[in-house]
Amino acid sequence: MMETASSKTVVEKNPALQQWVNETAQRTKAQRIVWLDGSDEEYRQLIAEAVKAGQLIPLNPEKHPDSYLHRSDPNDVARTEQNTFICTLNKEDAGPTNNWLAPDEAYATLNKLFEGAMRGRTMYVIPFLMGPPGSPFSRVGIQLTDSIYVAINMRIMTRMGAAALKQLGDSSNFVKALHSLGTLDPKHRYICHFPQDGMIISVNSGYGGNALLSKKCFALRLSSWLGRKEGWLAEHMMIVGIEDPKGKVTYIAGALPSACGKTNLAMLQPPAKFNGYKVWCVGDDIAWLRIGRDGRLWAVNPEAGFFGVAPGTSMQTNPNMMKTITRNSLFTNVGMTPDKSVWWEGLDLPADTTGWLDWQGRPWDPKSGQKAAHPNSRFTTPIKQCPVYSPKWEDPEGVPISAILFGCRRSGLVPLVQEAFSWAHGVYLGAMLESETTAAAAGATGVVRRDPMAMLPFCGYNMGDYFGHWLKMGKRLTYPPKLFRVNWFRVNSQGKFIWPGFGENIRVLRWMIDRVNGGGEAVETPLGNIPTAAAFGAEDLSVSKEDWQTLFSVPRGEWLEAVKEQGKFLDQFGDRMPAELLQEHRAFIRRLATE
Ligand code: GTP
Ligand code: SPV
Ligand code: MN
Repeated sequence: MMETASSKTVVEKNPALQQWVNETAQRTKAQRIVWLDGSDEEYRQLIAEAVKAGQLIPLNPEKHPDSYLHRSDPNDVARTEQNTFICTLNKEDAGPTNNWLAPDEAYATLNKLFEGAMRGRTMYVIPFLMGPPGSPFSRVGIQLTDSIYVAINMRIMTRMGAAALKQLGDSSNFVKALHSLGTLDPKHRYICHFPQDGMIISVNSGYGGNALLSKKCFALRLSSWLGRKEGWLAEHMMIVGIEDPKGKVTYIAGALPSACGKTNLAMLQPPAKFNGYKVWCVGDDIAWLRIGRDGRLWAVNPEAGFFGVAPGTSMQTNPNMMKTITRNSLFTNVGMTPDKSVWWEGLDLPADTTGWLDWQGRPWDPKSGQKAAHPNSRFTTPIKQCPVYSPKWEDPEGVPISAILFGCRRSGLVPLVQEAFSWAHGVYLGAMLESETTAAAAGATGVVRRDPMAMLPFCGYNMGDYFGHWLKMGKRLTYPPKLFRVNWFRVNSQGKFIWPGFGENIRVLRWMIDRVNGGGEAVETPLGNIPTAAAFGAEDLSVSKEDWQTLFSVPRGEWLEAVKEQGKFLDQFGDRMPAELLQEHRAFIRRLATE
């Protein structure tokens, strides 16, 4: 490993990197240090080792070439927000929505946990690049980990190895991301962020968002903090290009809370009626957004793979993802059939399930009422395998964003789509996002909670300051994107989703694009501009008249109740809350009361 001559030279010439690696190896008593260079040969070796160690189970080579199943510890299957800390010097800088630990206290606790933590284990040194090589957006991180599963995932999820070292050169400007599986003890699990030190330390979890430190820890929590300092945004957003029949591509970014539809939206397959439309997937989870010299907002996806939700993914809902995961993919906590194929809820279920195993490797009987796959089971797969992969993913400048949507999962209250009256109003719509919790985080699911801009678990600083930063960004943009709020999940009186969603979401995106271009039929409501059913040309959808009404209704009484809670939420930020957002709040109440 680390065979490329240029990588070796970089390491030799980078004392900051060498020192940190050596210090950590000594402290953790790692038995062996392995520097990863990201080559194919090295990847094959890692896989072989992981298979030997029982970390990966090879899948059927005909049905799933070069693909593997991983079963995690049953106590370690989702992000654990209660163990996630922002360790700023002042508590107020982390804000009321984050868990905070004083840096000294956090370092002291972590140092103890890391003392000898890698005894008898290999420590992998994983240089990774977030963003296209040579891009002004891009940043380098180095993850040290004793998990081979994490190392293999990082190879798919990031530009790992030589490309990162090349970008780094002899600079000491890299994010230090230290991870150990420790004992996987949930009582001593910590995912700590030290924005002022460019440092992340995670211990006692091997789960995705807790352990692949490039993702939520670096690309969102540390980067959002840095973005505020430097004047850009790091957001929990997918990025998609919609090409119309004339060949014009419009890029849309969209924030939806975890397991609420970003991945699906980023590669949707338009229905037959939309022949002539093409969808280009730039990213499914994270967007870094900067103001270009042209006064527009430009976005890159800093990642190189998808770490996507398995349940619900099928040829009916997301054919492009089904084609993406046909090879070179890892599956975590899904069910397995006797011929070593994978299965999860949402896929067709044959009559005979003899010999099937659930996500924990136990015999599975569909009649038991237990799920075969964990609700937060996931696949890890390279973005380049996506049939609608956008070559713009590699563009160092990124793509220009014309519209941004904030989406939520609400069975009631929030209409299918609303267009904000202005940037500030859109920031308010995003800030007031509430969504039902999902299996992506440990804890109860289906509970409505506030998730401003889908960033509640990922904003690395005080959210009052964050709203202020969003407002400032809008003022600096000559051509700000139009802002929208969406909700695919409203249900009817029978408790069924009204909106067909998935590929049909193209109808909503098309209306947004029409609005961007000065068209699209809309009516004004206190919440914002709402499309008419006619604007969707929706006669061919089997949605009843009554359901249409529900989908677009603005129940005034319920909203008047909701704004009281919103007011309390805004109040907790004290003087960190920008006055402009409070004005939006008051204006909304006035519209509700007078219209
Ligand atoms: P994270 O990776 O956790 O950030 O999630 P995500 O926002 O990328 O969510 P994803 O697209 O993976 O969707 C999560 C779940 O919602 C899956 O089970 C999907 O099948 C389901 N889903 C996605 N889009 C829609 C939609 O338009 N309608 C309905 N009803 N369900 C959807
Ligand atoms: C999410 O929970 O929003 C994810 C998965 O995208 S994780 O990487 O675990 O954060
Ligand atoms: Mn996510």
